[in-house]
Amino acid sequence: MSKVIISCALTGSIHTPSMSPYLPVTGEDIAAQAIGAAQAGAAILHLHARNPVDGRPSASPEHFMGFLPAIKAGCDAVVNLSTGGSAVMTLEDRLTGPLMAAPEMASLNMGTMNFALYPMAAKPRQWKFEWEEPFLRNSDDLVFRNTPRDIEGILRQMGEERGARFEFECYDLSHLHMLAHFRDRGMVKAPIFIQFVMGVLGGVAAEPEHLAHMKATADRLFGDDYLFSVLAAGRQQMPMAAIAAGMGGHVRVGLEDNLFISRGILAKSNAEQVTRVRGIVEALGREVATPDEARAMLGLKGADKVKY
Ligand code: KMH
Ligand code: ZN
Repeated sequence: MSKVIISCALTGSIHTPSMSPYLPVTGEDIAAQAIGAAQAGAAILHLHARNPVDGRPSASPEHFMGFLPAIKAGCDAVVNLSTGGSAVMTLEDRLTGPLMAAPEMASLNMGTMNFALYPMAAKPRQWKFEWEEPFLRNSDDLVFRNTPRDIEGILRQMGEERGARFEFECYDLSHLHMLAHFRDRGMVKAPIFIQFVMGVLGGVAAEPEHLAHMKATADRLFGDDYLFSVLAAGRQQMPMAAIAAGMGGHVRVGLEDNLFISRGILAKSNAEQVTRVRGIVEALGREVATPDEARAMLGLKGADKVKY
C-alpha cells in the first residue's frame, strides 16, 4: 500500500466561533495551527479564510494573505485552497482568493446540493457574534451551487490557467459520475485525487457500506487513475479515517469538519487531530507521506510556483 497523505482542514466555513475557542479565525492563529498541523504530519493543508474580527467566513484575498505567506515560510506542506468557500457566497466571490493566490491545489465540489448546518443552531449556546445563529439557521433554505458550467469554469481558471490540481469533493455517487464526465471531456487528468466527503447533511451519510460502494464505483469509473481520501464530518471523523486507511486510502482531518477529539471533548488544535490520525495510520502498519511525496503522488507544480 502507498504512503498515506494526511490532509488537515484548518478552519472551514461550517463551524462558528462560539462552538469552540480552538477554532482558528485570525490570520495568525490559522497560520500557527497550520504549521503545527504540518509538523504533526499533515502533508496537505486545506484552507478557507475568515474575517479575523468576528470569525465570519470570508472570500477576501486580504484575509487569505493574512496567513498564506506565513504558512509558506513556516512549513513545506502543500496548500489547498477552497473554491467552495461558503454556500452563502457567490461563485465569483468564492474564487477571488484562490485566483489571486494560484495555489498548488484547490478543492472542487462536484455537484449542486443542500448543505444543511441548521441542526447545529438548535443547540442552546451563548452566541459571541450576532451573525452566527442566523448563518446556521438559514442554511435550511440554501443551495450550495456547483453546476457543470461552474465546475468547467473552475477547472479552466484554477487548473488550465494557474496550474492547480484538485481535491475533487464527492459527496455522493452522482458526483463520481459527474467527475467521470469531465474526465471523458478531457478536462480532468490522472492522477485524480478524490475526497469522499461523508456525513454532511445533504450528502452521503458517514457509514462504512456507503464508503465501500463509493470506492467500488470509483474503481469501476477510474481504475488505476485515481487515489481516494476520506473525510467524515462530526463524530465519524476518526472511525471513517481508520477504515479509509485500512482500505489503502488517504485521510482528511481538521476542525473544519469536526471540532472534537473524542466524545464531548473539544480538540485543542488541528495538530491534535493530525497526531491522533497519524497514530491510527501507523498502528495499521502504513507510513505517512511527506509533502514532497504527496506532490509526487498528485503531480503538483511545486510551492515555488504559487503567487503569494
Ligand atoms: N467542508 C467539507 C465538508 C470545500 O472547501 O470546497 C467540504 C469542503 C469543500 O471542504
Ligand atoms: Zn473546505
